[in-house]
Amino acid sequence: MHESRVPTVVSTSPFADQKPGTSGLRKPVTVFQQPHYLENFIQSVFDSLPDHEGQTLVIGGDGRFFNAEAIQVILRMACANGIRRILVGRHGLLSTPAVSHLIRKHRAYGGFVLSASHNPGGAHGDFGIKYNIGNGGPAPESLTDTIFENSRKISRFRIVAAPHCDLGRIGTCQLNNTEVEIIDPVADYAELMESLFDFKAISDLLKSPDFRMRFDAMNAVTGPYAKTILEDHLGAPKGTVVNAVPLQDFGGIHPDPNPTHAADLVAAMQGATALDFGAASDGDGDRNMILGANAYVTPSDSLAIIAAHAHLIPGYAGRLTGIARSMPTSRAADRVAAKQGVPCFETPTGWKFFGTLLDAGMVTFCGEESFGTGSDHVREKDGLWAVLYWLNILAKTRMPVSKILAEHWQTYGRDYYSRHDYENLDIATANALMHDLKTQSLNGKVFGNRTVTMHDDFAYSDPVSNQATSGQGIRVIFSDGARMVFRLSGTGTSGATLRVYLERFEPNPQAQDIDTQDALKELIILSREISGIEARTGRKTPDVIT
Ligand code: VG1
Ligand code: CO
Repeated sequence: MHESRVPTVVSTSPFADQKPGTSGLRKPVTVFQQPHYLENFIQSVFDSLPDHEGQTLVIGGDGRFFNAEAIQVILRMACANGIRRILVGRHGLLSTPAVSHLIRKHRAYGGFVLSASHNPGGAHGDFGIKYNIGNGGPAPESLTDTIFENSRKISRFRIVAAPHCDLGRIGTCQLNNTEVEIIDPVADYAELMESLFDFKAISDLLKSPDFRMRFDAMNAVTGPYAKTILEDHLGAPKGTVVNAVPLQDFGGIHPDPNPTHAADLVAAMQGATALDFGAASDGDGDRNMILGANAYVTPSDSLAIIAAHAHLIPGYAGRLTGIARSMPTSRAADRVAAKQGVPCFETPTGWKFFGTLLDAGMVTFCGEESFGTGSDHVREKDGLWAVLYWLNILAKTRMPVSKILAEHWQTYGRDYYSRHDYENLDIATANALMHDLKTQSLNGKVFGNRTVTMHDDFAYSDPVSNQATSGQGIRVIFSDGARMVFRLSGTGTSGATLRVYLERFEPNPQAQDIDTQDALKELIILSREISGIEARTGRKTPDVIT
């Protein structure tokens, strides 16, 4: 195939719904399969990047249905748009944190991550596209806004006619002047992990007969990463990683690492025969859940504990500059930051808001309550990184997870925390509920022995870029520091999802082992009253509690 392939310019007309949400454009597969839908969005991205010609891109996804087809289209469009070099994971697989690392390592211009994360996959599931910039992180809002604007006025896209690249074979594939390199998806990432953690200590722990663990890859992208790193490099027993083969439909499950969707793992972590350590990751490998024998670590606590143990971890000892957490994440990390004398930043939901702080060296660790933790090693949250970090803590302290939690709470106090999700609500009803929550007057109101001391709609001004973001969630904060936050999801693909975040602080070590839902009971009832959720939607209880 040596003949010159002239880029074809194809006429098209806009779709009205290509606005990226919390994390990229996410829609049912059937929406992406409409003629020109994918092409329009990809061209809108290129049209938003004025100096992309001659550059390098990274492309990969979580292996879900439509991943491979979409990659072939993007390759031909990238070629037509003047991209010179493209790195693609073998079989089109790359986890989100691996894409972030590859962009940074190869000084690429940016990358496409094809994933709808924890949303179900398959022909009737969801598909998604995220564009990441040269720092390896998600496109900031200024760029996603431009992409959306371009998608609304697009009239043509560019593509070359070319045969498919064989994504199953490591090597290169030439498309006109564009060189496509098919690479091992795991190697660079595994090397990065080895540079951060004490692999010798972790390996000793994993090989010791009195330590038993399971990593559940949920039939999604972390399978090959976890097998290579945990079993091959660190010597964990074969079979430590379960559901390790990425499947197009994730075997029909919701690849979301939380107690609801990873129920098998949770069951193995309970009772007298409980394993010592359990972990799971999501569709695209950026989320994590951490469990111990009869112990569940909330993601908010995980961030705090990770930061509090930085001195034990080779890649982090002595270099904690600050912590950032999304606004709805509990304030556990703030307490660690205060004790260490470093700042703690509160950002809107979504990893894109951490990028500037990480680039400026103002924070070392970042986290979200939605099972996301990460650090300045990449510009995305990183599921397997968090698992290795915890293993490194366990290897150094040789303490059970439950004891690490208990000691942490004794030192810092416990932030009881839970999120209640009401899914697939009527969009107009959900918007009305949020509007009324925002406009009702709550300041100074007394509920039981709590008084509302703050009621607002969270707005943020990025301390580095000065970019302003508003409408990020209704906060109701009480005199004792307890808090409720209400926001609508920006990643769902059907109806509206209301997320209610509930928390209260408990400094007394004698009162730190109450069941979370019991500990938050008053707040839960109050959150339902204030929002009128049942009267408006008929829902008595949430669909998912984490
Ligand atoms: C959810 C989470 C948010 C996370 C986002 C992307 O967004 O709440 O914390 O950053 O998903 O995660 P929302 O708008 O639905 O609440 V992932 O693993 O989907 O890239
Ligand atoms: Co994800």
